[in-house]
Amino acid sequence: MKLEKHKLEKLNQSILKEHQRKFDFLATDIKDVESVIKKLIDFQIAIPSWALGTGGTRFGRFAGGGEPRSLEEKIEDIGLLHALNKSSGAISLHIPWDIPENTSSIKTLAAKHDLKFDAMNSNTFQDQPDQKLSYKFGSMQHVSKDVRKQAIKHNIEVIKYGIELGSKALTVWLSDGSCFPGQLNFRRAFQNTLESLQEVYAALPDDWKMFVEYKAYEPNFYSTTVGDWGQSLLYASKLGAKAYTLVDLGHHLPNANIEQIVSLLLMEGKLGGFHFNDSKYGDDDLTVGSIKPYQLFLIFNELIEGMDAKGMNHANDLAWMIDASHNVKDPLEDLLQSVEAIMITYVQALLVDRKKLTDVQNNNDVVTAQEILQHAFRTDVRALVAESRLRSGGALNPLSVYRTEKLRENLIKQRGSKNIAIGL
Ligand code: LRH
Ligand code: MN
Repeated sequence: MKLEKHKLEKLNQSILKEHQRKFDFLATDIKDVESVIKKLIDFQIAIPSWALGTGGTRFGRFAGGGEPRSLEEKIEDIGLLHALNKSSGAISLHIPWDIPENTSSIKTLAAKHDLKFDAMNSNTFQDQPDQKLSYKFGSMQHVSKDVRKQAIKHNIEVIKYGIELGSKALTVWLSDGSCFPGQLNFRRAFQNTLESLQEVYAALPDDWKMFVEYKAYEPNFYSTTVGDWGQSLLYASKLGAKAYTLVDLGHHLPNANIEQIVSLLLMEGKLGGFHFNDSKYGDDDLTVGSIKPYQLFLIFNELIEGMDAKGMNHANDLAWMIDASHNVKDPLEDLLQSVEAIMITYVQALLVDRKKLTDVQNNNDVVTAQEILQHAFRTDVRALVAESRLRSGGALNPLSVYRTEKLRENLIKQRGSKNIAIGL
């Protein structure tokens, strides 16, 4: 399904005057607004290939229709998102859910939609139909060397697919852990996992990164072998310079101070990237910024502070990825909202007066410090994000174009209403 350019331009034209008024008003107060817009245009977020269908829970899944039936259709859906917001220029694949049967045609199709391949994701948290040994009691931590070897072999295969597609990173999320006290020897589980990761690390091309994703619990409910940022940092430090931690916002225990974790991982040069989503309780995988928008702002505030302190390039030096699941929303509308929330929050964090903040921090002027942060957070920057889309050939209002052009209805006509996309 291709979005016709003239239709998008006509819809932009219909709200251009209103947009111009809002943008002009906002831009007067923003120092060097052109460099802010440039940063926005360069900032691309990877869309997970496993989140283009309706998600569900063990209690049920209510498919919404028009879901992608193949990797090709998943790439087309992300192409649609990118045509609308010009900020979704990459896809993150999950293997074996998205094995590229014909790598060169997949590369050509992605290039046609101006999409790059971000981190590849391995999967040793499910048993595949043709799999010899089960991961019921873990994969890289497993007491059986053969099960560990099977998991290592799978991760090396995932790297091979990634090399063919032009990806430059492997994300390893291990569901490994235990459900009851006494079930697992934590030290041996750590050692087995480290040795297994070291074999995968040894197979990484020189210009690749490995992201070690941590998670507090689920599917194991007593211990998780890569359970928090400290454990992930331990693995990444012992593995080597190409290994980093990956922060999935939903993988923390309640009330964790994620912005402080991000600040320290960045300081250590061991922050690899993010899986953005939002949550109220557990790993709810909800729309980014839908539950705790101020926390997301505080995280981006630490990211800008830490990345600028290291002279890092905002767009390229960290992996920006979404990891969400859509139980009640149209997957593409949900992803449009998530990308919008990330872009808005990134700009607000760019607007923080860092010199003034440092001065008041040095004077322990706590009240003014909060005023400086909340002034940026309370600035409505939507016209700035819209302007960056307009200049990149995107939609001023992607969600309204998606609905006005009846894109979901057209997808249902094309693909049917019953099919369920492979993924979570
Ligand atoms: C685990 C996780 C991981 C993915 C999976 C789809 O909860 O966040 O990043 O492999 O979701
Ligand atoms: Mn994740």
